Amino acid sequence: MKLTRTLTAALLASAALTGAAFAQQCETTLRSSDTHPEGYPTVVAVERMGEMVEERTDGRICIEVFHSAQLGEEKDTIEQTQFGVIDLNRVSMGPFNNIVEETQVVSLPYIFRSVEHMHNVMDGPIGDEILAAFEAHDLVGLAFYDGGSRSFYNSEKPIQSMEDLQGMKFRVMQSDIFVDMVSALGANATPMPYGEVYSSIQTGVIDGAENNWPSYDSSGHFEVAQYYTLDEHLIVPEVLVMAKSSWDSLSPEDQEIVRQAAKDSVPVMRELWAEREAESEQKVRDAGVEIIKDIDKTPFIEAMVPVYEKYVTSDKLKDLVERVQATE
Ligand code: GTR
Repeated sequence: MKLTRTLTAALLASAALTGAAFAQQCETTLRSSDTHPEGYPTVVAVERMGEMVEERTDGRICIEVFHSAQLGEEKDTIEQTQFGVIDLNRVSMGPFNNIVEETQVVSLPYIFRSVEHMHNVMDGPIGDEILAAFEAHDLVGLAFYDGGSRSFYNSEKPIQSMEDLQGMKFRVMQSDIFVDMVSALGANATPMPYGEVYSSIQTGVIDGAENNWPSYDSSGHFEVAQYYTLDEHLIVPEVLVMAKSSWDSLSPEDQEIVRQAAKDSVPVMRELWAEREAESEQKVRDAGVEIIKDIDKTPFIEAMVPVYEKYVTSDKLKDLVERVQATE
């Protein structure tokens, strides 16, 4: 942990030097982390947000996006954002589950009936409550992005039903909910950083993983796991957070500009996401991936009862789940 922090600080320092031209007229440069490569919708959305912030502060505040996990894997970058070593971070809600309890609700399998349902929840008072919950953990929640729906892919066989999943090994994001979700389906889960998945499938350490179309494509996982079963077990929103210490160093006016620019980047992101989903689907289809769709999701949904029983125990989470389910 200490070593990773030192390394990140060194990386940031050298990047700040080489990026001197970029930072020239900026009094403050906020460094933002993302696991995805250049051109990915989340990366572009934060870059657009940066342009808005720069314009609205007359160039005083800039944002520099470090894509492709240059600052580390999600779980580590979250800790570093809590410490204020990284200013901004765009991550899935999954790796937050063990830190911010409220994020568990929107990470429950099949909690959202559709992407539209997810938008209605996250754009409303429940979304605001979840954003506010980050404050108690040295973070400021700024906005939610889309993460599509996640489905299983593997290198072994076309999975048509829950029976086909029995005993298989899947990588999941580093969150206990996902480990229990996979176990409840009769398979084995290995939580591991995103960057290790490709080689782990290739060398047979795991049979596959689960993700959305753009990540399945951009990570190259489709090259080593050519069976993709659209069971759509998760619709996990993504989140943009800021280090509380970086936030506190801004004036209230600048805080408002940053918050508003983050919100204004959401429609940009949604448009880019919709385009990218279609492009990625086409790309992996062209590459010869076998897509298994129209599967019966009912047994998958029913198998999740113990997962809900295990995680939705406090009154706070019960109430949140009920309100999510009651949202149109
Ligand atoms: C992607 C998500 C990333 C990361 C990754 C993963 O869909 O955008 O933030 O969480 O999945 O599986 O680790």
